[in-house]
Amino acid sequence: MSSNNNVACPMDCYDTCQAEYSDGLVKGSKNNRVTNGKLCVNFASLLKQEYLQTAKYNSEDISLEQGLEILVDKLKNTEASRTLFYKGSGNLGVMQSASKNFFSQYGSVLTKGSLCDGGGSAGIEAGRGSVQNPPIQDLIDSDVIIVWGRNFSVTSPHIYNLVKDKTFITIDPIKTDIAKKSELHLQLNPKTDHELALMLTRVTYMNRLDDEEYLEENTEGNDWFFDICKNRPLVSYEVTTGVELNDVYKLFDIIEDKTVSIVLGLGVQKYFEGAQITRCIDSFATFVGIHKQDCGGVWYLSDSNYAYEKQFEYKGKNKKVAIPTVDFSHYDLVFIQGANPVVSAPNTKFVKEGLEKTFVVYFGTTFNDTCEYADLIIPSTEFLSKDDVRLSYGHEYIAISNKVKEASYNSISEYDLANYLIKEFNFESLKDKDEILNYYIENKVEYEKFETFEFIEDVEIEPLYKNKTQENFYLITAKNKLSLNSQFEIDNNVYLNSATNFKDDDKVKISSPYGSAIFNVKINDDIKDNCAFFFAGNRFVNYLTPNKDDEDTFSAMYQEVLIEIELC
Ligand SMILES: Nc1nc2c(c(=O)[nH]1)N[C@H]1C(S)=C(S)[C@@H](COP(=O)(O)OP(=O)(O)OC[C@H]3O[C@@H](n4cnc5c(=O)[nH]c(N)nc54)[C@H](O)[C@@H]3O)O[C@H]1N2
Ligand SMILES: Nc1nc2c(c(=O)[nH]1)N[C@H]1C(S)=C(S)[C@@H](COP(=O)(O)OP(=O)(O)OC[C@H]3O[C@@H](n4cnc5c(=O)[nH]c(N)nc54)[C@H](O)[C@@H]3O)O[C@H]1N2
Ligand code: SF4
Ligand SMILES: [Mo]
Repeated sequence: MSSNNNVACPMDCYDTCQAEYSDGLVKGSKNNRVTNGKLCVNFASLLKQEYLQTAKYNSEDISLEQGLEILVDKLKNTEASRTLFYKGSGNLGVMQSASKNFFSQYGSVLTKGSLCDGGGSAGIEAGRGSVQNPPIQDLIDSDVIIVWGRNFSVTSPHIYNLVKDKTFITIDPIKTDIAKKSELHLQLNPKTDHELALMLTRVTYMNRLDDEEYLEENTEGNDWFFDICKNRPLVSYEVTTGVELNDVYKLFDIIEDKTVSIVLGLGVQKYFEGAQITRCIDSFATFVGIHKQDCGGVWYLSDSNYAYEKQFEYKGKNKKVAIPTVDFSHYDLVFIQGANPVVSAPNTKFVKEGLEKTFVVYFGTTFNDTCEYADLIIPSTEFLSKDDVRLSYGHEYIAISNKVKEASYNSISEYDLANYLIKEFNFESLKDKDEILNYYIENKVEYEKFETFEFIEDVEIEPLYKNKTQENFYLITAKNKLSLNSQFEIDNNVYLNSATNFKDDDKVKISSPYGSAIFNVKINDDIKDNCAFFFAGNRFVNYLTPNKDDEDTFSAMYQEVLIEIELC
């Protein structure tokens, strides 16, 4: 066990907090700039949660050794190409990928794409060549922060804390906590962000805020992009986006002569053309000169592995399936690690039906909704009892996690499970654990600003408003302060504006082409009147969402749907 008491928050969150363990207590590290001595309410819930105490087979308690023997036996008697390895983001430590190495060598089908940030990442990469965030100091040094489709103060509370005294502008269909703290809130219609970006670019040009020389020297395709912006009369954007020109002028009054940052979130890209939408926003940012400033810039969910060599890579010829479209019933064995697809994956009915028809192995820390469908459950060791390193998608600091206590129950870490299986199958061994951890600790990745920005030159996006009527609603989800995706305190309500004429505690049936479910109504005028809002982790919302992948990246598009609501 390590004498060093550093532990990292393992959860999927921009902040990647560093903590310290002492005498059974965990405290936020004061030496970590972002953590700054504090942890959040979800971390407190993590420490209080009930861990799986034992392995289970057909719902009966068994020993860990028996569980591992059953797993090996099953794998030896199943054709590898009829097995699926499915990993979620319950723990974002680098050691989580050890098991993928085994399943790659074994020959399992793997997943591709993402349930999270895939579309947006492709959009950023297409413009700049990589998805790397500027250093956090550049955010701190800027004057104005535009929060675009991101629930900033809730989903990255520590980063917000570093900049909370800035001037904010929020672009979001919901009056979020950060929208309430903003000088200006553009409450646009969902899936119209690309149109707003084109509208803003047009006004940038009218106000002569673009720098022709900079664009000429550092970018490609700006004239094409500007041509697209000119295609439509300015006022026509008001109708479709729901944003008044007056408010657009206010935005320019606020940012004029100021250094500006955009913190861009998941909200803009939960659609079929999520990559194009994101690229339009980054193109506007370039046009108005945000990338040319000494500070400021555009922050998205950074590729935290950028420039690191993959430590567990095995170059096999494994087949890969798009993660939002996975049909579990196609496989004889499904190995699920650190995920809760029964709640978090799209099209819940399809997911459940698929899981019922296959042998499910669940490898995780807690008994979640997916465990109800598991034939074999193997407990994974809690974060305080395994060594790891966490890279961040929100800022440039890594967090180190040492094993600070012995596991109090029968469990196995991802690295040890992979090693065990590799030995049983006589496969190629993994690198030594310390060598892997030291690699990350010793190699700091520096930010490299792109050399040439490539504007989007062709925008082909099918708007959702085309099929919007008085009767249907846009579906919106955002993260909850009290939960981390499907973990901890779950809220199963639907939130609607009072103009919808529904009332508090009405029971409603909500339907989409993918399924339906019953919800309890909460009236809240922070929600735009054409939207139905649900917190991520809601056990029923994904009955309504499409199990289809987006245009470019095999990733989910939870909001590419219109829904109907009727009283029960
Ligand atoms: N407390 C807490 N923190 C978390 C998480 C959690 O579950 N709880 N989850 C973590 C994870 S996995 C991730 S990926 C990050 C994500 O963090 P965020 O990027 O903040 O993502 P969301 O919470 O989904 O919020 C997206 C925002 O976009 C808005 N939105 C929805 N549709 C549109 C649209 O069409 N246009 C615009 N402009 N806005 C739209 C929503 O109203 C919402 O405010 O947060 C991480 N942090
Ligand atoms: N409608 C809708 N659906 C969404 C979203 C949305 O905004 N709207 N958000 C999407 C996003 S951004 C994401 S990232 C996904 C998240 O979806 P998932 O990756 O499925 O995450 P969770 O549902 O939180 O489930 C994580 C599980 O990991 C387990 N776990 C925790 N720590 C460990 C560990 O150390 N080892 C192992 N083996 N297991 C562990 C926990 O028991 C927990 O149940 O959901 C997506 N689903
Ligand atoms: S803010 Fe995020 S990284 Fe920090 S303790 Fe909370 S969940 Fe963990
Ligand atoms: Mo995510």
